Amino acid sequence: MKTVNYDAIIKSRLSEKRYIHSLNVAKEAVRLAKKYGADEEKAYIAGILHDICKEDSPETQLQIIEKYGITVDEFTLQSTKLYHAKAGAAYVLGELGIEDEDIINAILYHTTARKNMSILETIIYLADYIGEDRNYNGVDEMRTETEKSVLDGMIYALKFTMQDLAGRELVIHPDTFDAYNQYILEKRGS
Ligand code: DGI
Ligand code: FE
Ligand code: FE
Repeated sequence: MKTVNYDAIIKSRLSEKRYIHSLNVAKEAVRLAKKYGADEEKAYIAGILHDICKEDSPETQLQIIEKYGITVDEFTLQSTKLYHAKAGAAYVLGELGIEDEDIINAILYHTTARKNMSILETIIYLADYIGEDRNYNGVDEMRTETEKSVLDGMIYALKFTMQDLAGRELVIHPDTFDAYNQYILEKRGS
């Protein structure tokens, strides 16, 4: 893969706080990639770029999504917080020319998760929850579960997110349910 200074691109597009978050997610993703056997370079790239469109307005995010032909369903359209993952993938594909399907999917599904995630997708999803800058009630347990296995980490993260969303009466995306159900059945069978 060609070497590009993604660090500078992210720094120019995001606030200091979210730039640091992006670096932390990239670092954590590389560590998890080593631990769980994913491609470390892809983990770095997907990690540093995952929130590239996070600080664009919802209108701009939708424009980017449309410009690069990413399709979004009605639940995504109803939840502006979900736009940045789809816009980020569209931007990375369309503006940065990154065509690696696994990297694009890791960015597309980093907020909702989905059924049948690749190892890279799960690593970006988990790294987003446990990067150094994260400091929420439950982050210690989230870190502990992620050290046990990807399965334990995913179940904890999905449970945590669904409880949080339901508590705030927000739409829970069906992809999140699909991921949750898959991992629960997998745990039961293991
Ligand atoms: O972008 P980050 O803040 O680093 O993290 P993220 O991409 O996981 O986004 C978290 C935000 O997305 C948080 O405000 C909750 C929201 N979110 C996550 N899943 C869903 C969701 N919002 C809705 N409405 N539905 C979801 O399924
Ligand atoms: Fe995000
Ligand atoms: Fe993030």
